Amino acid sequence: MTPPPNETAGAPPAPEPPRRPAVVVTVPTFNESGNIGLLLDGLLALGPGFQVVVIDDDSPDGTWKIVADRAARDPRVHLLHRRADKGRGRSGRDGFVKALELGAPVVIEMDADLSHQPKYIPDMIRRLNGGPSAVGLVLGSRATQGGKDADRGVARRGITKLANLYIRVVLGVPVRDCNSGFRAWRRETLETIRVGETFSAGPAIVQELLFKTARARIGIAEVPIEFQNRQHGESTLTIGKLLTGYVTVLKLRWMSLVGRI
Ligand SMILES: Nc1nc2c(ncn2[C@@H]2O[C@H](COP(=O)(O)OP(=O)(O)OP(=O)(O)O)[C@@H](O)[C@H]2O)c(=O)[nH]1
Ligand SMILES: [Mg+2]
Repeated sequence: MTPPPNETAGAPPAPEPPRRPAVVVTVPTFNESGNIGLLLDGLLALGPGFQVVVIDDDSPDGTWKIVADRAARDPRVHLLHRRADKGRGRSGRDGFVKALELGAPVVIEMDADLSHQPKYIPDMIRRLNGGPSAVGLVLGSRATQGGKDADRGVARRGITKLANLYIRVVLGVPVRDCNSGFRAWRRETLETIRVGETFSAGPAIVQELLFKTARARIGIAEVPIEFQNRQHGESTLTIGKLLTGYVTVLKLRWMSLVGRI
């Protein structure tokens, strides 16, 4: 029997084109092959309206291959495989731009290392849309009441706490967990702060976007999360990145003083 048009005998059916997403989750990755499959499972199980954009900087461990394979089978998974202009900040920016192109009214950014658990996302979205008042940004927070950061060593937690204090003092942002990379954004917030023009190449993008949101007088809320230490792979945080982050914070303050933000 001749197969009907657009169908080849034995070939799997082509995936349905995705509908406009209700939520897009963006995940920058570098050498996360031990984590990304589990994370994708957890995110896609949140509901049919969820789509995921993974932004991988050509990881030597082949993270991008795992994602490319999933994307070929599941139209809710998107891969940005970057080979130039690398960095956590550049990848974060490209992920946000892609999420806006996909038409998402809500965008979540999170780490791939399972420190940020998908189970908190519904709470974060509820808080974005309601609670005492709707806001433009919700942080998954270790430092607000009910939040926890008990899984990591004392030294690592100490660094996070000191950095947090420094950022709060220098930038004067009204939040408790300035370093949280687990965040829910309203589309309008990302448009208002012109996320496509973000300048931080590295992890300081987290502080840059927080500061720009606070400066734009957009409401920010925190939802408690329990932060888990990574089980697979290695942290990409280095002393060099930490120091660059401190300098970027000073640069942000200076830019706001001279009216450039
Ligand atoms: N695309 C891309 N992603 C990156 C890069 N550096 C880090 N990431 C990802 O950014 C997220 C955060 O990086 P981590 O290495 O976990 O750093 P951290 O969470 O600040 O530090 P730990 O608490 O020690 O884990 C993870 O999903 C990384 O895979 C990069 O250069 N490019
Ligand atoms: Mg991490």
